[in-house]
Amino acid sequence: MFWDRKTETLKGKALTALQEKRLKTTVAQALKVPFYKKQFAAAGIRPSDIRTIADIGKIPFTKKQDLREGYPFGFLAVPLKEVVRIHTTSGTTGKPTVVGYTRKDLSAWADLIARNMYMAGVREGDVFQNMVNYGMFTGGLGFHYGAELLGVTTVPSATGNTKRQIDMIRDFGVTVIHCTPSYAMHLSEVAEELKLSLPTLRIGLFGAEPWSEAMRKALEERLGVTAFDSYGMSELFGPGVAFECPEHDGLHIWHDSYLVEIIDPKTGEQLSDGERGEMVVTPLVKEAMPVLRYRTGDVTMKMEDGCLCGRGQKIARITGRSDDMLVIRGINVFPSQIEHVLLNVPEVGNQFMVYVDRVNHLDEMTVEAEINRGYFSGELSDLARIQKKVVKELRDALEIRTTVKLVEPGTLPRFEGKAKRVIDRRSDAL
Ligand code: DLL
Repeated sequence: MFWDRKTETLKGKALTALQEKRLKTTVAQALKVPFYKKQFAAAGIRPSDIRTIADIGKIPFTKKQDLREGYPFGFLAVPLKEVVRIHTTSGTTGKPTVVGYTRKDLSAWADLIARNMYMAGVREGDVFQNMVNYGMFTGGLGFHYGAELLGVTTVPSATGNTKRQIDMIRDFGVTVIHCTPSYAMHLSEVAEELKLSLPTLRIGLFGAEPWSEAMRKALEERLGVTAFDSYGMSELFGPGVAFECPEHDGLHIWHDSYLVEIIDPKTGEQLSDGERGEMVVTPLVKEAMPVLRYRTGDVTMKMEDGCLCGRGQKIARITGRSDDMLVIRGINVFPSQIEHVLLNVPEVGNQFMVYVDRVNHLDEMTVEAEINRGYFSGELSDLARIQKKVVKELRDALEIRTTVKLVEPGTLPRFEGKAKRVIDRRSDAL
């Protein structure tokens, strides 16, 4: 039974007591790592200074760069022989971050995934196809063991060969899929092209990258699923950190396993509920690689308690990363906002790319979008009309002027894993 009602609906003093107990254990575990020993000494704090949740503010932040500098095993709090698996983060530059797991970690992680899937309505009897990378990326094995623990029939299809993925969904009667939202869109396009329906699907678990409400609507319509947002990051186990419940109004971040703070990324000051900022997380149940006050770089806010499902702490859908947020002529733009606008213009398809350049010291943003043949007459004048429309919609929503280039359907890159839709070329121009 993976509706852990008691833990998931814990409130008030009982919840604080559990969190404080686990925080103390986590701090003690972290202090086995030389980095944290030094960090505590430099800040003049002792483990006994961390008694309440509020005391967490005394601990300095841990940054991605700190973990990178510990490559490969500098952040392990247990001997390597107790580590039964490692994953690495999908860093884009330099060395990745290595994440280690003990047996206990793997069991706690699988349990969280099973709870997420159960919350989304997945049950024994479902057939689950896991269409993400099964290698160093945490999405594959992470979901795999959670699904098996829950007791669903698991299809470890991994990524690639979309036609084969579609065949498996149809042949095995798959009811639940997991992949990135961008791959789900690609899958629906290929199914449509091949005129193959997917009538058995009912639930889509989508995550690992930011996506919008418009994308949810499009995926639900095209795939015939109810879509759930799934958030996680390797440094915090992987997927399974926060997940939507059937209310689809924010993601429950498991309050028994993660402490959440929202800070102003510039000053490091804690923000109040309802204020958007960078999420800082302290996992409470990690053994091999505990991290304290980890700066996720992800932008969200804490939501008010009181979800209709009865579960606790929620965060809003992640709008992007504080460090991939684009600043175009002083205006902050998240790629997910661009996606939202484009998905509401029927004349363009679901695929796009964004290029940012500096021309004569000014930022210029170019959006390439695929034309949707169904809404295009083929006339040059119609092309100009659509282009003008997209420029206007983007200007209205983002308050910036963009250049829009319309391209033939099927010509922009498709992504099996996380989409890389933004290419910022400004640093080349400095
Ligand atoms: O992406 C873990 C994962 C796998 C999550 C499968 C969900 C499903 P990393 O590769 O370490 O881990 O990347 C973590 O991806 O800091 C966010 O910036 C982004 N991200 C993950 N989920 C979401 C989401 C996995 N639902 C980084 N919405 C995070 C927005 C997300 N961004």
